[in-house]
Amino acid sequence: MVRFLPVYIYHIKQHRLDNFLAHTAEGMATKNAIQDIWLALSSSTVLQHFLPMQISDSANPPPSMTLRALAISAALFIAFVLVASTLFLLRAGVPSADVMEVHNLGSYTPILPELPAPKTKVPDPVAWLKENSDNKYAVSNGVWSSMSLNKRPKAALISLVRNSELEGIRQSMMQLEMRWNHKYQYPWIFFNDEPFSEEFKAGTRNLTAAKCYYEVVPKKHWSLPEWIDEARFMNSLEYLGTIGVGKGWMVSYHHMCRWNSGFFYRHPALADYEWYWRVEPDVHYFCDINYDIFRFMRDNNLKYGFNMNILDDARSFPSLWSRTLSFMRAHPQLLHPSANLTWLLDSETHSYNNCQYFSNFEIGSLAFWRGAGPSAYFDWLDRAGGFYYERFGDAPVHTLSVGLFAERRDVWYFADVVGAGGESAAETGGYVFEGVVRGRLDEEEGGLEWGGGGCVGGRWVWGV
Ligand SMILES: Nc1nc2c(ncn2[C@@H]2O[C@H](COP(=O)(O)OP(=O)(O)OP(=O)(O)O)[C@@H](O)[C@H]2O)c(=O)[nH]1
Ligand SMILES: [Mg+2]
Repeated sequence: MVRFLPVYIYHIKQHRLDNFLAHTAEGMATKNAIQDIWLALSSSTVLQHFLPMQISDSANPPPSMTLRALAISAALFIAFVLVASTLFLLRAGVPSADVMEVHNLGSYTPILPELPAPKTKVPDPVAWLKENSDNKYAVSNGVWSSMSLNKRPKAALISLVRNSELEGIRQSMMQLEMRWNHKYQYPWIFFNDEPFSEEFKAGTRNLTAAKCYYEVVPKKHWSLPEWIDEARFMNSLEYLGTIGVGKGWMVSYHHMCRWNSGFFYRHPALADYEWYWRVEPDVHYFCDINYDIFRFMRDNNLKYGFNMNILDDARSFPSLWSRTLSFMRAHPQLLHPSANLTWLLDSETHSYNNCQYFSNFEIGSLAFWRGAGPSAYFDWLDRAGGFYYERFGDAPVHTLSVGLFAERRDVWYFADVVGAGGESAAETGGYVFEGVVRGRLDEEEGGLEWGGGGCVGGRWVWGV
């Protein structure tokens, strides 16, 4: 009997008890065993035999008390298990009418495993925006709002800027504070290749209720690395100036592109941060932004956000694509398995089409940049001297990095965060994206031509 116990319980579970008991060998044996126990327990001889107060005859002396107790306990235990499991399982199961009807002899239904639901939620940025575009989590909504259990991302507004650009950065700050950051109060971190003046600090600090930090870029991140031939660099400055590659003749511009390409995320001041929003002087923000952008990035597993694409001057990086190809061949394991460079490749030549995310504005994950792929790619380009012998810009380097080490659904088009640098700001005056039609760049919205040469060949639709 005991050896049939698991089989018995299994069949109760499957609601096939009748079937099992009536039509299978084990079932018959189990049934007989149950009946035997019942008979044994109910027969007066046996009861007399085991009851402690019985009067025994001398020919058949009673078993010892321990043996009796054990036998009674075992019988009661088995009976209890059978009754309790039957009651419990039948109570939780389907109505018995169904059991009778469905479980006919021969209609064996295999047990299907039930897979657990996926643990990670699939992001839905548009749904997120609908739920959270009421300034949810804004610090300025009061203490309770900022004390949410839902932790605030470690994020900062960062700006590489010169002392001489104080007015320009004040302009950007005032607008961004007015449109967004007075509500969320993320800190500002300013970087400079020399110490910030007191005037700069005072002139920026008084524009925000958030904390401001002033950092100097380490010398070794803002000087010629030892493997660069200085004479060759000087020649290239002259050459780039002669052919008119924008700012290509300025030594500082080369350092700036290199720092923004691969060093900003390694700066110790950002070590405790996970997200950044890059702000430049003289950028205009035309729309109020009513949600926490950093939470949006984090909650939707996004790695990079842009608001504009332009074609760069290909003469500034003649060897960039061939060096990118050699990197891909040397480190295929670092590439994102779903990397899709299609929109960055010329349909005829299949080489880089010079399209780039305009990096005057970018919002990103520092963890992404610190990852093995982007760092190794930057080091590869840096070793080849492209930031000095040519004028590799941080925008194409970031664009190709995102293409190589992220997938399309990691990238968000911030159509609602309209900003532009310098003259292009005027072109965008009055141009406002409305509603929650975000994450798309298409002709109706004007994105393709905006800023003098948007270069997404078609619509930018999130995740496609
Ligand atoms: N501290 C410091 N900041 C710099 C230097 N050169 C550029 N920057 C900053 O680096 C960022 C990019 O420089 P830009 O001159 O705007 O270069 P760009 O973005 O390629 O050019 P635009 O298309 O005109 O915006 C800006 O925030 C500048 O303030 C420099 O020598 N020192
Ligand atoms: Mg700029």
